[in-house]
Amino acid sequence: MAQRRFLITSGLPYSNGRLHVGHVAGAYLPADIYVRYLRATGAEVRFICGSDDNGVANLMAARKENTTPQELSTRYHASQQRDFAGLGIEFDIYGGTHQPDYVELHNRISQELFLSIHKKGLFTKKRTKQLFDTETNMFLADRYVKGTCPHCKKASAFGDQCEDCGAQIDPLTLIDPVSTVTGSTPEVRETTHWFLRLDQLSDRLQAWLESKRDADSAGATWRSTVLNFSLGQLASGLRERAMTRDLDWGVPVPLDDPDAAGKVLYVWFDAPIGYVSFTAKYCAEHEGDWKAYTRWWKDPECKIVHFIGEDNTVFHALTWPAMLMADESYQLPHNVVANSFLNIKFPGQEEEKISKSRGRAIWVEDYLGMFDPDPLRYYLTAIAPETQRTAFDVDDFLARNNTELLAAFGNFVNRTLTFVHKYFDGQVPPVGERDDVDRAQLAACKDAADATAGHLEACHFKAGLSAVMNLARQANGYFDTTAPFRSRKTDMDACGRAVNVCVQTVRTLTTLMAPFLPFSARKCLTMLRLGDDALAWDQAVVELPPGSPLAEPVILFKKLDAAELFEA
Ligand code: B3M
Ligand code: ZN
Repeated sequence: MAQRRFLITSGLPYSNGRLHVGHVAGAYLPADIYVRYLRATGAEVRFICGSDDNGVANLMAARKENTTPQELSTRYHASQQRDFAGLGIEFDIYGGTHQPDYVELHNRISQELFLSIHKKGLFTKKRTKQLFDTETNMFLADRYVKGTCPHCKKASAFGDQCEDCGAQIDPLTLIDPVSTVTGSTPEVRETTHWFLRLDQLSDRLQAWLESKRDADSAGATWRSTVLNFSLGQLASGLRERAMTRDLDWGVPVPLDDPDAAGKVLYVWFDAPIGYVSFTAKYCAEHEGDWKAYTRWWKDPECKIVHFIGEDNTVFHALTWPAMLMADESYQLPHNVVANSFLNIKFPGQEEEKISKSRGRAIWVEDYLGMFDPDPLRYYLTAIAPETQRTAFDVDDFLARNNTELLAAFGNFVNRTLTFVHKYFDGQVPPVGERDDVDRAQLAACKDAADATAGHLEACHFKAGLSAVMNLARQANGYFDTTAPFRSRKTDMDACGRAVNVCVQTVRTLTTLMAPFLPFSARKCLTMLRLGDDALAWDQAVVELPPGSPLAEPVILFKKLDAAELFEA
């Protein structure tokens, strides 16, 4: 079978704040698990991410921190890199749309795509009225106007999208608009922008999205949450959307037109192009030719999969594909995998939304200062908001670490390796005469490898982890049933036979657990004296021969009861 090729992206975090567990659960951890799994199946994968530095969000954050947008975005870019690395979320490149090493190539590719669409006549230049904040002397971007939604009449609408009914909104239709920057009532002023003719691309978007109802060759379908929301937006009619802004922080609009002076591309126009420009930068650094990005972005043999938080669905399942359709030289995303949001529940308190501004979050940096990464990777996958909101419940996190990770997986590995060293000179015991119970246990390893692969091919990460943990729990049952702690006193052959099967099970668990818990898998590889090639999925049930020397057991997981980190 030809080697599969994938380009995997995670939504570019705005570089205006620290990362919290909600970010990780949304677009980053699932993508990392998927990349690690795909590589274990022999696929050629590039994992692309970076900071989203342009746009008003960073301008406003810089204003609030009394610094420049460049200093702010570079500082949080570095903070994000540290946090992702600490969690083992290993991108091939972590770029930045306005970072010094990336900005030139990013602007060039963004401007080329804008001009390509412009040449196709799919922008309309229009003089429009827009809300203007006279105190900051700036036009107000969508997110900086709040008011009552004209559709559902709830006072929870921003200038672009209603937080309640999700509808796309024209800021001028907001009822009682208020600038969120200064609190003042905005004026309506005229300006010129270039509007992407999403209305002219709707039919093609509709046909493309409809085609995503069917599963692909790996059995992966688009999540119904993504597909239904996107088709729903189409059904209510996509309006043309301004893709330029009156700002001086961003990608300059590449037109000689005097009306374009002092204007930049809308951040949501250039941000997804960051996926492309960072790929180009990666190719420049690793292949000496930035233009080699086309092997990933303009070759249908390469499957592009975007991992996002669900609030980014409009821009990944509609606007971005529309841009690519207008340009006609890129292939379209193969899948857009969107997680819902994570709430949080501190000990003794009610469940609530994670809030950066109110400091109601668990920051990755703080977590890593106290705990190992794998327990967090485990918990965020076990409770992943794959199709609906879920909550990071601190008490539950501590309990499940202790009763699942430590008691099932950690305990099984430890007692198996301890037996090998205590009673078999640190070597894999002889196979002996296996019986039906032994064969059933080895069959369970094969079944778990197949089941986990099926779930991960379909981007069902929670189900994949559950299949692996079921094998760990089942293996503990095998250990208790065959009772090597008894047979060692009476029948060393039976004891060795059971311990041999347990070693093979540890071996399988190591490969299956690796995409989810890479740090623990690494420790198991060391104990089994195996190399990275043992992480290949098709090696998961290849047995360790009798007599193979094993390293001393190390503790994989600590009992966690230090809730002080999370006491809000
Ligand atoms: N920065 C939105 C966000 O962080 C935006 C994602 C861009 S992905 C191209 O939620
Ligand atoms: Zn609404």
